[in-house]
Amino acid sequence: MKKTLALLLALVLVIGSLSAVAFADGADKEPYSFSMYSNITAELTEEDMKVINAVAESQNLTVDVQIAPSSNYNDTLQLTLASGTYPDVALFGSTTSQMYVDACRDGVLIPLNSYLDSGNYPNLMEYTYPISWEVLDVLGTGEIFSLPRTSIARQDCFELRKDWLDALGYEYDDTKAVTLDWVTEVMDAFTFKDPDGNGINDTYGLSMNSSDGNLNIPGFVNLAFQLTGWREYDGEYMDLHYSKTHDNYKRALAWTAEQYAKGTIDPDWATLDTTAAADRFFQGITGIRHEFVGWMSDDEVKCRLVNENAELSYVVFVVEEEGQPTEGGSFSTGYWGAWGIFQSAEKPERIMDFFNALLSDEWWNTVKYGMEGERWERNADGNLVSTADFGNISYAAPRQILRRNNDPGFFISLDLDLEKRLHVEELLGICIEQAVFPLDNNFRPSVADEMQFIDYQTNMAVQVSKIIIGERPVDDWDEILEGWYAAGGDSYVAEMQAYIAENQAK
Ligand SMILES: [Ca+2]
Repeated sequence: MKKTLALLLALVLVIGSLSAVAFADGADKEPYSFSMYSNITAELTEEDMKVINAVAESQNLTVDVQIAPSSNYNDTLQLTLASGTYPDVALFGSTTSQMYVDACRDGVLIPLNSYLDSGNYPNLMEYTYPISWEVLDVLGTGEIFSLPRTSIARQDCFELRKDWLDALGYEYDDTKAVTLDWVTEVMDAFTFKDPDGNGINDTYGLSMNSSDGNLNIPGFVNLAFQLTGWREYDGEYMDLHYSKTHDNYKRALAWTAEQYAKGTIDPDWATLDTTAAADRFFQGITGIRHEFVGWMSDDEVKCRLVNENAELSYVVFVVEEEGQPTEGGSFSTGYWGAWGIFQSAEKPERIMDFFNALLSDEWWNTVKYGMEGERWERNADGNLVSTADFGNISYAAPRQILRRNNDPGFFISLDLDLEKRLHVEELLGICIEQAVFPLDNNFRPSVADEMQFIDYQTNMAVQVSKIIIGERPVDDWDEILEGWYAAGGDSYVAEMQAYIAENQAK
C-alpha cells in the first residue's frame, strides 16, 4: 500500500478507536471566507442558510454558497473549470469522470493528504469509510484530491404486509434473518389463502418489476444464494453470477422459476416498471416488496389509502439455510460525489474546518434536522423529537453536503411516532451492520464498453426472463453463461480479477 494512503488509513483506525474526539474550537481562528459551488439543492431555504451559517460561524468562517442547477450541473462545472476562475471548493458528482481526473492531474485541485494526516479533522476521518479514501486515489499516486460525500452503506431486504401475516397466523422476529423456506411458505399463503379476507384469490406473494435485482432475480433471492458481488470464493475472486464451478445463480434461477410457475410472483412483473410494481403493492395486490426500511412508514401510509387496516413490517435478511452469514452490500465506494478544493483557495485548511464541523457531535443533529428549538427539541428522556413547526419549516440542503457513515437516524423523519422511529432505526442499524463492501471498487473492465459484450448482456437478461417464466428450462443457463464468456466475459472476469488482486496487494 502506498505510504501516504497507508498513513491516512492508519489514522482512520486510531481515530475510530478513540471514538468521540473533540474537535478544536474554531472560534479563536482568524476569519476566513470561501465560496462553495454545488447542486445540493434547487433553492436554498432560510433554514438551510441558518444552519450553514451557524456551523460556519462556529469556525469563524463565512461561506458563499453558490448553487447551480442539477439538470446540467456537469456542463456548468466544466465551463467553470475551463474559465480558469474557480470557486474555492466544488462538488464533483463523479470521481471517475474525465473532468475530475483531469482536475486532479492538472493541478486544478489540490491534494489534501497533508491536511487529512494532520489530525485536525477527526470527524472527517471517523465518519468516512476507509474504502472511500482508497477509491479516491484516482491517479494511483496515493494522493487524495477531495472529501467524499459519504453514503451510508446498507444491505436492504424487503417490506411485507403485517396485517396479512397476522390474519394467517404468521409470527417472526423482525430483527433476525428468516429462511428462504419461510419466505416461500408466506408467499404461498399470501397467494392461496386469501390474506385480505375478501373471499377471492386475488393477491400474490411477491412484487417484482422488469428491472428487478441482478439479471431479474429479486434482491432477497440474491442474498439467500449469496450472490453478493465480487468477493473471494475458494481462493478466487469471483461474482458468483458468473461462476462456472458454483451453481448458486442457477439454483436462485430455479427457485424463482418455481415460484413463478406456482403463481406466487406477480404475473405481470415483466411489463411493470418500478413505479407500477410499487403501486400494485400499495393497492394490496402483492404482499412482499424489496425496499429500504427507511421508506416503510411512508409506504404504510400509501397502503392505508387503499385499506385503512394495512400494516407493514420488515425482513432484514433471507438465508438459504439457518446459520448462513448475513452479509451483502452493493455500494462499492461508500460515497456519492466528493468535494474538491481548488488550487486558488487561499486557506484549504480553513475550508476543511467547515466540513469537519458539519460532522461534529456539536452540529450533526442540526445538520440532520435543522435548528434546535425551531424544528426539533429534546424530550424529557433525552430523545430528539420534532416540534409542531417541523413540517412547516422547509429544510434540506445541508443534509446533502456531508454525511456520517454510521447514523441510521439520518433517513428517518423526526415527526414519525417516537416508538416507531426508534424501531425503524434499530432495523436500519441492522441493515447497516450487514453491509460488506464488494471488492470491485466500481472498477469497470474495458470490455464492458464493447458492443458485442453489451448486446450479449442485454440479450442475456431477456433469456433469463424467459427461464423465469418457463419458456426456457433452467438448465439452459449453462449454455447462456458459456455464451457470455465467449462474448467477452472471459476478459471481463480476467480484468476484474487482476484489478482486485492488484488492489488487495497494495
Ligand atoms: Ca383475496
